[in-house]
Amino acid sequence: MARIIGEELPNLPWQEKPKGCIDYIWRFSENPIIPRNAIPCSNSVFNSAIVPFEGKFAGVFRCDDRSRLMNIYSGFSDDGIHWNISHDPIIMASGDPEIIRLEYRYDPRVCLVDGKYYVNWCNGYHGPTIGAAWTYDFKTFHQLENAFLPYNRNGVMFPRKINGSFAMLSRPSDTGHTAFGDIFYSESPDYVYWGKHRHVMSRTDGWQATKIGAGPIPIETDEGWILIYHGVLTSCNGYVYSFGAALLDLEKPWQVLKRSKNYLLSPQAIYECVGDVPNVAFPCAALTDAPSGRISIYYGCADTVTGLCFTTVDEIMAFLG
Ligand code: BMA
Repeated sequence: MARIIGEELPNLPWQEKPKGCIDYIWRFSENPIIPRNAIPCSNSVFNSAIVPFEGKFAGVFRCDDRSRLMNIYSGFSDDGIHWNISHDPIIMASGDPEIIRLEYRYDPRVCLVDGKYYVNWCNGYHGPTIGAAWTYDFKTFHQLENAFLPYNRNGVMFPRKINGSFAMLSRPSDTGHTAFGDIFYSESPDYVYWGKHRHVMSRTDGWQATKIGAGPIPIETDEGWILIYHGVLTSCNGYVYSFGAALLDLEKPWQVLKRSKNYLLSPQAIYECVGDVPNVAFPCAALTDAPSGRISIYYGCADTVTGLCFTTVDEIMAFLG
């Protein structure tokens, strides 16, 4: 049996698998947990990142405001389900105005490495690329240079250094919102300069035929990194965003050990199928409780609201076969 390598999280938001459920993952019965109008200015609150923080929870939230500017906001929660989200977007600290010049910011991820919370998001800078910042308290955020050149999306850090370097997955693409995209791996000695770019995996077929992108921070197990990732199918009615899982080698994470043929979760609940962008399930964060093997995944639903779903390390390993 695979074991999660990580902390215990006794207050992990959790619901048992419903009786009769034949899936490897199940939705929270109270979904969506964050409504589109969670704060006065929000049009929608969806692809968002959540981490354990000081015995409770903190997060960086994607809120599109009512001018439809895509932006990121911080928030806190006692239970990981009910959230107090700041009414104003995150203001970044930086010595250099060029770095913090704001076009748009979306799809944040938060990753704790060696006591510091690293924040990455899709940052508008002459096209989308990977914005980079860090915080200790989710109040003051220090922005650094973008990790990569545009065009790039879905920058997802690993929660520990790999072979002595920071490590990140990302999804480079061309100058448009193109119908392709593969996941790559990069390393950095300092979280500023990134290199050693390795290909991890490409789109394939079915639910992941059009493009793929890393989702939550990878989950370390004694058998490899569990990567939850989204995949896109182009239907005659537009894109459909589902998510699946892969297992990456622990010390060479660009090597894929296992990968799902089927999706883990596809948009089927009404709040995943109906919203500003129909048929989107887009995971950006996962919480784990190492002793029990429980995994709680936060995901954006129809680019409108935020949902929560549950699985375990045993379920994911059974799913991967
Ligand atoms: C992707 C990103 C996501 C969004 C998805 C579906 O390219 O923009 O933020 O959830 O499209 O619209």
